[in-house]
Amino acid sequence: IIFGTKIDGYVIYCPCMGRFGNQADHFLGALAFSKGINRTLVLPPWVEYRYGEIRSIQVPFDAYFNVDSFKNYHQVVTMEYFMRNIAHDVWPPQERISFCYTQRIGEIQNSCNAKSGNPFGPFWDTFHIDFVKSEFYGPLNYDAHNVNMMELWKKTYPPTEWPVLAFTGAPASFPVQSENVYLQQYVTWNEDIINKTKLFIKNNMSGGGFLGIHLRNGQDWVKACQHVTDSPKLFSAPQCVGYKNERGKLTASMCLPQKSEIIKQVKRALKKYKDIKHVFVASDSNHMGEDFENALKYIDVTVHRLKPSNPHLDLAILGQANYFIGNCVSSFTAFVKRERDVKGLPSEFWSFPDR
Ligand code: GFB
Repeated sequence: IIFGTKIDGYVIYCPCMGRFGNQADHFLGALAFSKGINRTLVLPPWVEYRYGEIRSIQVPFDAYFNVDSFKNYHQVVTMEYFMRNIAHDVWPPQERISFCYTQRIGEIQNSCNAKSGNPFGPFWDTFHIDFVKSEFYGPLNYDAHNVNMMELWKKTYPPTEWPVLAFTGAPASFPVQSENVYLQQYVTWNEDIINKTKLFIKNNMSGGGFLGIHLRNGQDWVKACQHVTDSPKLFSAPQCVGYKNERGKLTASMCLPQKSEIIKQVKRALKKYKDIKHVFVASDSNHMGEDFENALKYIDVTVHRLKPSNPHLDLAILGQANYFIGNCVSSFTAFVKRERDVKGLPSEFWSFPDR
């Protein structure tokens, strides 16, 4: 019981779209939704893809984040705990019904086909979950800030009859609804990540502050950025241009800045923040090691990156930087930006506002 309200029933879902940044955006929406309909949120594992492996793997939520932090907002439980200790009472195998807006194409007609394809199948298989039936919840939606809608959910699916609402995909929108951005404050790194972050900073970047930069430049991104002209709100672009493009136009260089622009912007930041003595580069592909070595030769800074690559540690380190430059369109950047906003740390984006 929190805030004197009895919480009834559970929300469980597969973060079946995109990689970490997309899943994190969805998570904030799912958190708001489960609070909106007054149900405990089952914290899903993160769905990850390992090179060379066909099936997704599921990494427990608390492998990266602190579960206790949610206490001040809403009741949550990890999926591992839920399946081990709660499911046998509230969600016996013969009562496992999957929820989707409308039927999904798959092996079975008129079904959510909740386990068709990757990561759908592997996700539920990790917990030996099969579904006996589907429930199409359309036209209901998960806008937690629409009070009438939340009441409708409660009325249509009372917890006495429907103790567990199991969603085929996240009950949330992408990118994160602007009203839910503030929920980032409850997402805090666990001890292990915090310690590794501190250690890396202490060992490599002590004596002066550091500038953190995110370079999203792999082949998938190059391809995605080709859609900038026909998708003015591509992926996480609303974090820069606004949800209605009210803060400007999305440009190609906001999505994929040229090396020369990146260097110019880094130099400008270093000039502005004189206490910065290090640059930390996070990237999915090209860290521009040589480019920075050459460009920053005459500036008193050292350049660093993680080896081997570690996305979550990259995120946590970027969250600590004295200054940050990220990519408007990337939800990986968006996670960092939100975390930094919570802490009141300054950030900017590549080529935005268009200079
Ligand atoms: O996080 P994410 O949803 O962000 O997916 P975007 C990008 C993934 O690429 C991350 C890796 O989860 C990481 O695994 N990655 C990106 C990085 N930047 C870094 C980095 O700085 N360091 C490390 N170590 N890894 C979208 C996808 O990516 O890209 C969409 O989520 C779609 O589904 C689109 O595929 C093309 O929003 O940047």
